[in-house]
Amino acid sequence: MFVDTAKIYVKAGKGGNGCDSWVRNRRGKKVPNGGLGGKGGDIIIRVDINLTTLIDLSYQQHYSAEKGGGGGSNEKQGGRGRNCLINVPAGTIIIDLGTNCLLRDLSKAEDEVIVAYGGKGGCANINKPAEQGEAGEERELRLDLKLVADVGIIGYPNSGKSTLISKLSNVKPKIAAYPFTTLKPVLGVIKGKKNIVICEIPGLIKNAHQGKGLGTFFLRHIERTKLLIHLIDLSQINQEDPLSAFNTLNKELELYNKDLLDKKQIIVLSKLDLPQTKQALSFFKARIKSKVYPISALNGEGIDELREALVNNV
Ligand SMILES: Nc1nc2c(ncn2[C@@H]2O[C@H](COP(=O)(O)OP(=O)(O)OP(=O)(O)O)[C@@H](O)[C@H]2O)c(=O)[nH]1
Ligand SMILES: [Mg+2]
Repeated sequence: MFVDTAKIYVKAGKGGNGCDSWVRNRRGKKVPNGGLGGKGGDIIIRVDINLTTLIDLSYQQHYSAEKGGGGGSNEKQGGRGRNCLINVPAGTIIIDLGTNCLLRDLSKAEDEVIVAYGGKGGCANINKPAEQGEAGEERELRLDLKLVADVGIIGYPNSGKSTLISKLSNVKPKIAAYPFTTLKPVLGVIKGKKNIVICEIPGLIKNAHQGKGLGTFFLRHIERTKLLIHLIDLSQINQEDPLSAFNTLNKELELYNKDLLDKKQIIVLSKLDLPQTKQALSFFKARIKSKVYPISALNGEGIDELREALVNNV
């Protein structure tokens, strides 16, 4: 299951208490010899590149780190509390719900951030009475995932997005002859000299920005891509207005976020093996200056050229 938002509560460890301890020295005088309390454990959120969803966090919402150990006599310092590590996929944005501020955008493989610091250990009874350890920080956080893919595939439902991603990459999503087969984003890797991460998002339709179909909710997952594949089903081309599907979808992108239109698009025309699609292709080409990539994911036509174009543009 794909989950791209989660709310969690984190509580860092309390500092250990300082020790109140006395000893008599050789002259019989009582002197303090308590030890410091240990620091409480921190809460750390870090990227695990093997994860692609926040599902684990929707099952477990409360996280706490270990408290620091208490100080001992003979100036023995308390042990540090163990940190609590929370693993998230690359592309996770952390928002502090207390202040509504962005804490961090964890977009790269090695990224990590301390979201709650453990409390300081309490002082020992040297010169003053021993102190209790400080409380650890507590926060309520919202985590939002914006996938980090190089290429995003957009297109109408049933246009062949899942079939294409399964031809280009290592993923095998469900493919079926009805719209909205794909309900959540699908991530795949195109293996090569440099690996390219590719993402299919569920199909868009006219008025998606008003919530039609599955709405534009999943568009946030292509905001970070370098390149879009705009997939159009040649068998559905309207002869009178061959660009209508293409223009409608771009309008939806614009209404969601104008910046999405600045992304480079590779226009891919699918199902070239079906009857009458060669004619539809010529209608489409006659109306547009940009280069187009006609393909058949079924018989493999055009797939190598498309793969090469992706490698050259990412
Ligand atoms: N003839 C032919 N059929 C294709 C081709 N590509 C996909 N199809 C068929 O088109 C239908 C839809 O394919 P999908 O890959 O599931 O399409 P999608 O865009 O992912 O659909 P949604 O996830 O529902 O939005 C399936 O029946 C596929 O077999 C193609 O190149 N040629
Ligand atoms: Mg699909």
